[in-house]
Amino acid sequence: MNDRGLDCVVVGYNEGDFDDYRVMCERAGPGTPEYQIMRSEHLVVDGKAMPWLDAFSRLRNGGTGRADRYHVGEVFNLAALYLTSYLRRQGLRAEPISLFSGEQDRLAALLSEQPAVVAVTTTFYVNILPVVPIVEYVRKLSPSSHIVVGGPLVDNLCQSGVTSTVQDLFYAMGADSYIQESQGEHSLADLCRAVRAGGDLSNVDNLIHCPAGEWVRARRRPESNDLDQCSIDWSGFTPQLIGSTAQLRTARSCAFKCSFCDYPTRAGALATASVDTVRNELRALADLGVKNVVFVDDTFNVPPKRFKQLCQMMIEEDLGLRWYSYFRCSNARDEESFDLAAASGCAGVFLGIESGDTEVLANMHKLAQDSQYRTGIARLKERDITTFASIIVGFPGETEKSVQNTIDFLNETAPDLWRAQAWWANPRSPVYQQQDLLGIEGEGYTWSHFSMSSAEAAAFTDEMFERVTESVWLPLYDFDFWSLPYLAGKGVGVSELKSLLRTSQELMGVRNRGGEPARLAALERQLAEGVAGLHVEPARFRY
Ligand code: B12
Ligand code: SF4
Repeated sequence: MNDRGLDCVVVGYNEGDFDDYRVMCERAGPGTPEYQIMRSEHLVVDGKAMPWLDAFSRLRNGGTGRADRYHVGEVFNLAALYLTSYLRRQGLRAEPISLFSGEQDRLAALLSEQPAVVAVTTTFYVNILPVVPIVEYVRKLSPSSHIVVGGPLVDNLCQSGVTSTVQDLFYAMGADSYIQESQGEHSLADLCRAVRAGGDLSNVDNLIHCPAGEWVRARRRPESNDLDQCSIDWSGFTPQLIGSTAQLRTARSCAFKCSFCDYPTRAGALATASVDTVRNELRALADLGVKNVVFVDDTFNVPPKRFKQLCQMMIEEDLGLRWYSYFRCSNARDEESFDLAAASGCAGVFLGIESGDTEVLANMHKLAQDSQYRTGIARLKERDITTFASIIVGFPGETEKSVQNTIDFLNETAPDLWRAQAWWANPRSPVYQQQDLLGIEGEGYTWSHFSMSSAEAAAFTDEMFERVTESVWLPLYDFDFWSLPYLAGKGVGVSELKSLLRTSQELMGVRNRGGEPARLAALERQLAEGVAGLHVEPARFRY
């Protein structure tokens, strides 16, 4: 099959246009969660609103005269790498693209080979907008390629079947077919082979295609791909492509059932890779020159026994890697877990704390108590592991008192970084089964229930932004906790980053209150000087 050219190009992330997003949030109106979130995640440079890392890049380029574009998408998109590696193992020729906007020249070169299939991943998309420009670009440069879209967006859209709304959305995205499957790698390989053979697409499981004016779904056959057999073959990628920070997945799905989250229902039972598979992948990453590893598993330290084995393996291997992951404090019950984490190179953890209020935690079915969180955060801090606490505001049961409890919790435990966001009411999440009991009306960022409304949650989040003083606010848009390992790979340490974030938090606060221009100007100067004073490796992407 190889002599027939490229079988598939897999396209990673398209971050979309920040201005479009800003306008959408502004249209939602002051007082809405959308507006509140947007205000606390951007900076303004030379009169233009932009995400945090764009501001960082612009301020830095002002001093260096370079055109570096620092972007978290420089850490190679994991779904694109994974699918590429899977297809190659099947004997197909495949190439990955990480960031659509950053790699258009490379994408154009790949498209000049007229690949049989172009696969569009949708890991981060909550609507169809980022897909459209990719499809248009591919159509223009490689009209003969079969474009397929798959991943979480398609899976989410089709939860109630291929309804008439879904039909319209499929036409609007403009692809040739869609794969509805929470995994999908097997279906993608079959599709590549079918397209190559010029054959009948209706035999490709999980495919939705449009043979006669209507989107029809082929046979549904859930995939259960073995994480050991399908682990990424990193030897197929170059050090230039991967860089110094890489992501790794060692498990699929999650064993918990938090009532605000539908992920376990979509992803099926928890599946894990063996310790030896992870060992081999880490060795390969170290060989490529990787220094920072991000485990994207939803609950990396669960099951606890496996977590300890993984840490022990990393200690044995001593590959000089620093790692980052999600971490459930409530499941790390002994000192040994924390000792092993630290000794194996744990540099930072994402803590899904969600709330500092016992009753709200119980409503969320978090199976966690605030005392466990307190002990956990203290133990992590003692070992110099950076802690980031993520908070949800306005879950059913939330009141002014519970918000106060969360503020107290954050000020008392003082995680290094934190962020709060209004509850995103997901109708497919378990809490909706109690919709009537809890008086939940609406969905997304427009809702009310027996104890709060979305507008109140947005206002409380603003209040928390002002009143949490012992932890530093971490912006979300194209930034988030996952930027820590990226920036560490560029030479920016967490204490330097925290100092910049402290200034940016104050800046956003003064700006959002419509505050004093002189204070604003002083803070802007302070931020620019802080950025200019850093030693930062050049970015892979350019403006
Ligand atoms: C790292 C990360 C980020 C980083 C990414 C950095 C980088 N360099 O890649 C950044 C900071 C950019 C980020 C941002 C966002 N993220 Co994020 N992020 C993640 C995280 C931790 C890992 C994603 C990942 O790589 N997964 C592993 C890959 C391999 O899995 P996968 O994409 O599902 O792919 C599999 C299948 O779905 C399939 N597949 C995928 N695409 C396709 C396409 C085809 C054709 C086929 C056949 C198959 C297929 O193949 C894979 C193998 O089976 C996840 C949580 C998690 N643990 O997954 C959240 C997550 C993906 N993020 C999420 C969200 C909501 C966002 C944001 C919108 C905002 C937010 N609330 O965080 C933003 C989006 C952009 C923005 N404007 O900021 C949600 C997605 C929800 C959804 N899509 O339904 C997740 C699941 C977290 C959560 N539970 O809320 N994120
Ligand atoms: S929020 Fe995290 S721990 Fe809870 S069910 Fe979802 S993925 Fe699992």
